[in-house]
Amino acid sequence: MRILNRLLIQSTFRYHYRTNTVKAQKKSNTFNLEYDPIKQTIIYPPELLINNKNYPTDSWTNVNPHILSRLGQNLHRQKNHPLYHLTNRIRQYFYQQKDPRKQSPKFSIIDNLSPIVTVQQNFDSICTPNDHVSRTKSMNYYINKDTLFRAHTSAHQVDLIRSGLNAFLCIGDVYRRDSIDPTHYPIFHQCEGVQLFNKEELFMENRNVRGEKDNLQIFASNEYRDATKQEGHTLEAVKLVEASLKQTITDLFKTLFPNAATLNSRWIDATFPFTHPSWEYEIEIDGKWYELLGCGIIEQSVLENSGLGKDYIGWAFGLGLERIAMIMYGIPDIRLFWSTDSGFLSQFQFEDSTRPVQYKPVSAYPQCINDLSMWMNKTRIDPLDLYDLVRSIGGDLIEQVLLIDEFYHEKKDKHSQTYRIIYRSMDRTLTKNEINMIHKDIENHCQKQFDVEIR
Ligand code: FA5
Ligand code: MG
Repeated sequence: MRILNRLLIQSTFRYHYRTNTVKAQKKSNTFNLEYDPIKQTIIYPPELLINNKNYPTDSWTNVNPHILSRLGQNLHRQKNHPLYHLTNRIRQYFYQQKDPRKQSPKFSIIDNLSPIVTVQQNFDSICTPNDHVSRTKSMNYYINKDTLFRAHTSAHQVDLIRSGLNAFLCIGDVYRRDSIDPTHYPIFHQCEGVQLFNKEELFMENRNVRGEKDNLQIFASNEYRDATKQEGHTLEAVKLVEASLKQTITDLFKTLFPNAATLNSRWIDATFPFTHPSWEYEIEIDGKWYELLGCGIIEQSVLENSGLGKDYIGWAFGLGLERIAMIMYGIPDIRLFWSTDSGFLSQFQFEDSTRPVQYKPVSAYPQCINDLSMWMNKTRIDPLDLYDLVRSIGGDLIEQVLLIDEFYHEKKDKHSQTYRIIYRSMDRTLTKNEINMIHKDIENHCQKQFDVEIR
């Protein structure tokens, strides 16, 4: 009954919505979002009070109570949470890397920056073009046109470099409107890694046969960019930085996965506005490839924004922590990270984070599948808008949403889409009746919000 109540509140967005408070901080966020039953949209007040700060709302505001309720939980800092153990292990690995001159740890670790950032931090500072798709309202949770929940920990790169750090990790929660399936969730955690090198650090080991230092350079006056390098970089500098990056990442995974030697992994060429060249690292489990991170050689213009463009070159990566923890511990579904069920949490109650654990399912409850087919009266629905609406109403009872059919009917001059919504609770069997109520609620919201006819 309690869960049903919670769902009904979520589905109507109507009442005071209180986040789980972090007791240590003694902070709480109260959101008084009203819901317009005719337009079926959230009515935002002129200002939202989040973490004791007032933010004006505007036409960009699209945060929802499900997202706001998760703010400040900081799973990566919650003792004995699987993400806490994983970040401890990543910390240990990086702490072992010493600065050769000072014999102190090379990497600083920052894990407590607020997830509320400016558009400047999340996009402009790392050279994301103004028309880049990653900026859209459909992909992010905006508080207003200038402020959003960070979509990645890369939002802090420039500030941290500017503050004087040459090698660091930045760990935190990130927020995205994304597809819904067992490996995607609108809030997840990332660990950013950055290391910069000046000429001396990069070419330190390279001496010629007479023991003299090679006259190798990071920068050259070449103006071309190709698949292997940015304009202005020498190929030898780029290759050394690439080797350091890939070595760091593969060594990390060797320490995290004891069976790493038997796992297939691969580097895929990728594109990010803030690195070039760029890669993604994937690992194969039971015949399926899982993307664990994105990385690359930092765009020199990002370093220029940080005040270090002249002498330094560097690499950066961004790991998805849930994906790694799912593989490390055999956790089958990303929603489990938010579970407060003692059957889940008790399996991670131990001090030594290096302890190998294989998660044992508390029990597998049955799935319940309902399809949602609709004719669109106007424009085609952006699936990301639909996913957000379904997650807002169904909360964590939604396991997956798939767009299974889409076509355009010429005679009717209408688009049609069919989504398959898979419901499953992590901790109990759902009744058909309960699912039907939620499904009906989703249909009603779709009809009004997107102007569609349910088929
Ligand atoms: C980024 O976020 C880049 N900022 C990474 C980066 C950093 C590239 C520094 C270059 C330099 P991407 O969107 O691919 O990239 O996300 C990085 C990782 O986060 C993914 O590889 C994946 O492991 C994880 N991830 C992405 N979306 C989700 C999601 N919805 N749920 C869970 N994990 C996700
Ligand atoms: Mg990616």
